[in-house]
Amino acid sequence: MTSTIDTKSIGKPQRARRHVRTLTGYLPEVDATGKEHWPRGDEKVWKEALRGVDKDVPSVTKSFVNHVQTSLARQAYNLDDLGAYQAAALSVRDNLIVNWNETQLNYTRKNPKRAYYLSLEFLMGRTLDNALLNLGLKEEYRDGVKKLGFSIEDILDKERDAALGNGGLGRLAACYLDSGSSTELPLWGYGLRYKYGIFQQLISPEGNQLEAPDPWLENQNPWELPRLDVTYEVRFYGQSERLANGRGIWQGGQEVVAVAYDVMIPGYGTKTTNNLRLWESRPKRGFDLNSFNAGNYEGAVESSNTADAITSVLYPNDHTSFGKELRLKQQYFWTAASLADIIRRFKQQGKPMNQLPDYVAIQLNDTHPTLAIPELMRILIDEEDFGWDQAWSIVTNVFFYTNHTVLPEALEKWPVPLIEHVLPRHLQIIYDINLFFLQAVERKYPNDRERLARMSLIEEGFPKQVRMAHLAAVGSRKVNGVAELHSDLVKTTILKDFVDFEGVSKFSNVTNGITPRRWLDQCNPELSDLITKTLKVEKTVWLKDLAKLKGLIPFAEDAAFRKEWAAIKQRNKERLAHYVQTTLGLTVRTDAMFDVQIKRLHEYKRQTLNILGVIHRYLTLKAMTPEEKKKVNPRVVFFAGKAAPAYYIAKLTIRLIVNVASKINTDPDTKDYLQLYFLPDYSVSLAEVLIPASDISQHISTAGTEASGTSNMKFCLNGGLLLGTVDGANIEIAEEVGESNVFFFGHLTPAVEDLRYQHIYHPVPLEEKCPGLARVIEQVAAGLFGDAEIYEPLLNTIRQTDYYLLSDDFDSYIAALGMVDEAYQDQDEWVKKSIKTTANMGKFSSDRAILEYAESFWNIEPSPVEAPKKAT
Ligand code: 26W
Repeated sequence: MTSTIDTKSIGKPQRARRHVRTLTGYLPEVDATGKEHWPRGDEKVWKEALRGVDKDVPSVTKSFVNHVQTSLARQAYNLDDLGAYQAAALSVRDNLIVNWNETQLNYTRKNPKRAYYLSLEFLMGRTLDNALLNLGLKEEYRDGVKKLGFSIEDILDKERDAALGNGGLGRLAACYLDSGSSTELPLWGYGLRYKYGIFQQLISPEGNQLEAPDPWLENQNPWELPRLDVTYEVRFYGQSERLANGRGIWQGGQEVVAVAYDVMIPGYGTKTTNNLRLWESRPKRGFDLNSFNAGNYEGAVESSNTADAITSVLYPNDHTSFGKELRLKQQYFWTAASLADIIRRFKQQGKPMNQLPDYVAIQLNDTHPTLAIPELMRILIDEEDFGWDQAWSIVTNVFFYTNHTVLPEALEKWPVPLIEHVLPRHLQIIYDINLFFLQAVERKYPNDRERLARMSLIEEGFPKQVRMAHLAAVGSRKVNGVAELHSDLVKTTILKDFVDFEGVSKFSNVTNGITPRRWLDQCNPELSDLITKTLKVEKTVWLKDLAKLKGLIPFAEDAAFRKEWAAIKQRNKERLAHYVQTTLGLTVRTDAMFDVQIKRLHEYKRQTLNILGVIHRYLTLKAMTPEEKKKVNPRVVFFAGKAAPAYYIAKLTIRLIVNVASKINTDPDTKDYLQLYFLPDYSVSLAEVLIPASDISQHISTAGTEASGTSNMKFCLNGGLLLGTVDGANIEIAEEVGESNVFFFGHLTPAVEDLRYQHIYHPVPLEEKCPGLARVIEQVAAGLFGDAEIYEPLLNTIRQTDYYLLSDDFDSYIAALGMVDEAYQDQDEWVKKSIKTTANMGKFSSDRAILEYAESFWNIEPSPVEAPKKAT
């Protein structure tokens, strides 16, 4: 390894510096008459050659074969499906690159205000099918590859998911990017290019979750463009000195380099192809100079490993706050590189920095990027010579903060000593923000010390901690939750004092949405075709104006239409059964009701309630006479989802599900009426198979705990009915589709606190309070599903404090399951409900959500890409 020792930089104040100047984004020169000058060579020759990529079938096959020959260095006789996928991807990518370039040039020319979505997670799933749909090239590629001896479905199936996210928050970011491009908004994403995405989940024969790495980049990733010329240096550790004028000098420590990788985000039926910029960390020099100078050779070499480590792995945590130095470094590395890049782009326009809020809006996806607030303060004060007040006014007009959870254990807090060690200058700035903020609070509420302690950005304790949600709220122009109920809870619980202090107008709601392109057209093509045929409008129209689905309502009364609708659901069930057969070797009956719960494993989501309900059903079936059983409609229950690797109780729930499944699926008394499957390694692609096959899906969180949920929207859009609690977006879904089409149960949010109080101060024995549940728990504890003692800690969560209120909701849950059974008996009525549900889901398009952000927060407008000018 070689290294150049740059003695000049030692001891100098440092900033996130650009490594190499980029050439992207420059505009043509314009002379006095307004004529643009072509930068080099013969303009006509250039423009003729630049006309884009042809889209007819012969051109598609030509481009595909060209890539086989020249990019992959293969030929017809050694091309397998994976190679064919790569050739198809490269060929489709050519189209994306042309559009991407035109989009960026369009923005550079028009210079609109832009929005940036900072998210530590982007759960993109597969890209090829989506790119084909958005480009309108699906049929051309289907025909083209067929002529070359391949099936498009087999090719699409070769793609690995890009799984750079844990769950809902990451998938939401992906849906928003799709909608941003589809509505032609100047919206970029910024994230990290993890070498390993969310772990691969394996299930051992005993039912234990095992984690394996997800080396998703192994076969190279055709969807990213390395931008080796777009790099920034990011500093960690070192010392920060305060100068008398309030400025600081941060120097020493370790520097790493952020390298950009660009992922093209095509819009549906638009030319707009926005950018998702993901950062990779690299060591600045082969080794760390400071350690080397201090005589620590091993340390010097190790630092090259630590630089790489920053973007090596996505933290597989969800809803658990934890302190880890590497995670903090990820957050700073990403926000510092993103801000440096945003500011560099802004400065290219030659505008003064105080105009930043007129051209830039930055959305913080949860608190993970909150360090961007002190980082922008640092840049403005230490590097741009702004005074505090002016800097703060710029900062608080640039940022917007979305909260995604009110669960206390998921609210990020960072130990003060850790921040002081890793980011000494930022800690000073955070303390200054806190000081000025608390002084203002003190002026409004003199002598209210408790209030000051509650609102402080710093939580007292050993150690002191920085409350990131407070910092995000104080430093942002707007704060929003992700569904009506959740936004109300944000305002009345975790940020109540801030609402009192700053006024309610800063706090609002944007209910989440999902992209109907992936979550209806791609995952359920037959249903999409039926809708197009029935509405008699092009799918390009209704997929962009989802309210048009209302046109399906009258068809609920049309028997022939219902028959087609039901037949599609049936074929989707068969597709799922085929998947289970080929991946797990298990035979699923398809003449049953399909009941699905798929999401991260968490106590608040109450998969445990579901599995205990399944056991209850099993015990009930066991007690029935053959005559009684004849009346029972068979049910197949599916679970899928990952548990955080260290979340013991969630892993025990998986184990219980797997062991209940092996018992009941082989019990001759019940197997014709009840089947149960835990499908391993839940992913976006698996969701795309499960969701269209579902009759009923479960969204059964304790009231007030699920901020929104987004899979509930996906199921309903595909004509699956919803069994749920009065929580998150379930409430708004019921408002849209009608409460008679939703199966609600359980206590409401205002009751929750009081019930928890009762559990602690007036406990009632479970046998008395909820005999049905007590009986089920007894059977588990007695070893009916093996491993009696193993489940004790899980059962104890219910027997003891029962924080998530299973014992309070169990009876109404079982009653609701009974109502589902009853409703399903009348297939005609059921299909009517299914049709009306889909028809009324228009509100939940992510196009609506992203336009709400654009209009009421960011103040940005669509900036359509115009056709390139002809050579003159
Ligand atoms: C620090 C660990 C950590 C990581 C991620 C804590 C919390 C998170 C996220 C905020 C968890 C998350 O994904 N929240 C989900 O966000 C979705 C999109 O808004 C909502 O639909 C879900 O209800 C919410 O749980």
